[in-house]
Amino acid sequence: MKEVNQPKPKLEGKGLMLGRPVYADDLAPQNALIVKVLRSPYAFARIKTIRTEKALQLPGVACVLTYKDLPRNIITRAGQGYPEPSPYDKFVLDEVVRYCGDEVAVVAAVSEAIAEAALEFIEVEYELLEAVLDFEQAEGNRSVLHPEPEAHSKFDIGMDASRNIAASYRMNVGDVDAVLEQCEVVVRDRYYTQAQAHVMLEPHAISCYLDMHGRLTVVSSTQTPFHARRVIGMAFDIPRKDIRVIKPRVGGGFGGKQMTHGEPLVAAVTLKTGRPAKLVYTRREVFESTFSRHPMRFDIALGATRDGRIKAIDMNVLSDTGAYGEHALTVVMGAGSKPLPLYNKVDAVRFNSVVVYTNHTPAGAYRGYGAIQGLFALESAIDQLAEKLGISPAELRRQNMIAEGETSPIFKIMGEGGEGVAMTMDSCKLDYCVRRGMELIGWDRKFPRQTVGPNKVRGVGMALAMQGSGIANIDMASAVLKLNDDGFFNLMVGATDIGTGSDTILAQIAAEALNVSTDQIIVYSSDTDLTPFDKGAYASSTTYVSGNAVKKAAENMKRLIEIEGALKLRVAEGEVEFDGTTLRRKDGKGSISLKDLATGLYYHANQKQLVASDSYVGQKSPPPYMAGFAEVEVDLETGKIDLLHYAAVVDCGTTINPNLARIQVEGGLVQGIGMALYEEVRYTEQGRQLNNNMLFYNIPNRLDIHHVTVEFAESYEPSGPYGAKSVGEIGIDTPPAAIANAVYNATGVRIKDLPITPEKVLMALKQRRQ
Ligand code: SMO
Repeated sequence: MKEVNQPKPKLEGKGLMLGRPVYADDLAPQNALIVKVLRSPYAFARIKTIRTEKALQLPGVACVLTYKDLPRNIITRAGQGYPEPSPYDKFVLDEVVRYCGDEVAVVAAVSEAIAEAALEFIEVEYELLEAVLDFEQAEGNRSVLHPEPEAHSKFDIGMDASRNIAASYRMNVGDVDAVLEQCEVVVRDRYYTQAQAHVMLEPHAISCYLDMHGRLTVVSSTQTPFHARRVIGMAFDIPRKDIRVIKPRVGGGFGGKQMTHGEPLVAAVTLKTGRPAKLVYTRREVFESTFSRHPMRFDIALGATRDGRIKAIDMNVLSDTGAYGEHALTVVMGAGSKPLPLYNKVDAVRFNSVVVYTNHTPAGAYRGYGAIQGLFALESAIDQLAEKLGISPAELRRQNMIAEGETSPIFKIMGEGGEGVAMTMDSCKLDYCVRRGMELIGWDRKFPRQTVGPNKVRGVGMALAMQGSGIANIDMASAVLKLNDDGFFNLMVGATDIGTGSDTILAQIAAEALNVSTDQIIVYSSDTDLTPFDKGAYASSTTYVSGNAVKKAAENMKRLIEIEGALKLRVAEGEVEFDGTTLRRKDGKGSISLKDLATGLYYHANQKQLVASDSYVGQKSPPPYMAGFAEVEVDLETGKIDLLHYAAVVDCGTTINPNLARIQVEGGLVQGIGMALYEEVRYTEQGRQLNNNMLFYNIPNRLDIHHVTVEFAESYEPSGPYGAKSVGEIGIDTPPAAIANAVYNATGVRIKDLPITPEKVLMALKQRRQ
């Protein structure tokens, strides 16, 4: 392992530092029309009349498009690997608008000022409809967002659009009611999680132009270029062969760029005018008109024996998908259920999940995708159970949690191990993660409540998490390697680096398999014309699924090199060895450098281009694990919570690049801390976002994060490339529950709805005193 498990710098790091043009906005043609979108000021309304004549008369306006100008094709914008079962409920433009910020019309003009002015000249008369803003009142509400048959799915996903249900799902192992009945200790409670915004640094940006053949080219800050191509084709009845989607560098995605956003809008302008066009979202548009995290309500029952054996888990979930439900199916199955296998020794599990439509900004993929919400509820309830049992929360978890070599009955139902296959945990160092995390936080000294001053208390709390590495039997990735005449390799992958450094990871894997240096791998990624297919960046799939594809392609390339080397050195196949720079006859009677071999193949005898490829479909989805520990100090007078220390120990298999893995976990932790303590997308009673800007939407900053420790367990996943699993999402998952548990440990009050604000803590303290 000379190239993997090494802290190589990011391939693109230098270019980024030098500010070289690399993002979608930088790469837009100079003469691109500027696209602006007229957005709904109402949460739910029908467009009675819309007049665009005045806007069109403005000099410099190239086109104005409304729903009347576009084909009436219904689409699903989800980017995950298996989009067909998603609800289909969205027209690119529609005569009904379903949330504040929904698209009403599109303007393209020669300058931003003219495009913005033109928006003002579009005359719209709305008929207001009764908005559904409380997700607990959405099901069966007399106001219906998507009358059938417009909203539909091609599969049975438990959709009932007439009752505002986008999808629903149930699963059952054993008889939960009967097992709970027999349990000596039962905890039942209700928890809420909030809408969270992604706040990626780079807003969504798209540019489109027609190439010399008249094909539509789309440069987009997308996580899923191949799916963006599919959606654009679907929207305009264009064959996919006539569309090319290129993903340049992306400044953060977190799931928020997994769905297509303005791509069809910009494409519509270019298709209509024949001219290049670009749309860069404003920060307000990113907040209001892209996707946020599904708010959820959990009703949980946990049952255990007196000596602390967890026997039953019953989980009921209600999720708010907002105005459109592209992610309703995946969230309905994944939400909450994903972490259930953590406690695999149960006799019975019931999981019941419903996703409803409301007139909120749509909810979609967001790092941690359902698992983080479920973990807040589950890991809060585990602490409540521990207290009732009189066992330490660490001990209760260690007694019941999954271990290496074990199987979870729950995976069988979830299909995570493949269709009906109960996945066995080939790599799971959770016990090490817990023990090491306890040391890092000083658990044994600190778990008894500590008082610091007259009004200050300190506490520690913990939570476990598991995630997944791609979606088994669905996620596919592929890779092509080309040997150049100088002995360097081009690696072409569809895998989509959104700022995580995954291009570097894949280069390291290719280099390791070829036994060459990472510097010899030139990566070109994410272009639907020039790279082979990849599912895209989601579900923590890139290292595991794309990495396996790259490894296979590189192994194929190494074989080709050895065959050509044998031919050149005049021995039989298998009689040469490649040490990374030189091919040598095993009998020691001759050698040739890779560079000379490569040059020879281009210009001398046996001339040919060596190209190798392969693809990989996830056979299973081996979960990374984490134990997270928080130490907080709470001011009893103000309710202010200081996070003194967060320690996380992660089992993501063997890290391909320890630096990049650490950065993934640290970034995830900060986002998880934001969800725990600060962030919430809030709405007025009319359904308008209250805090649609960086001033009022509170993400944690450097002053909030005092001390974060990240360590990795030594772990090896046999099915992963060089033992790796994944690390994209796991980092975000533990902070909400660990911090809630720490606040409880410090204060004796438990906050069951996120975020844990000073106001809520004060209120709860006050109630307890009464
Ligand atoms: S949250 Mo993701 O794009 O699986």
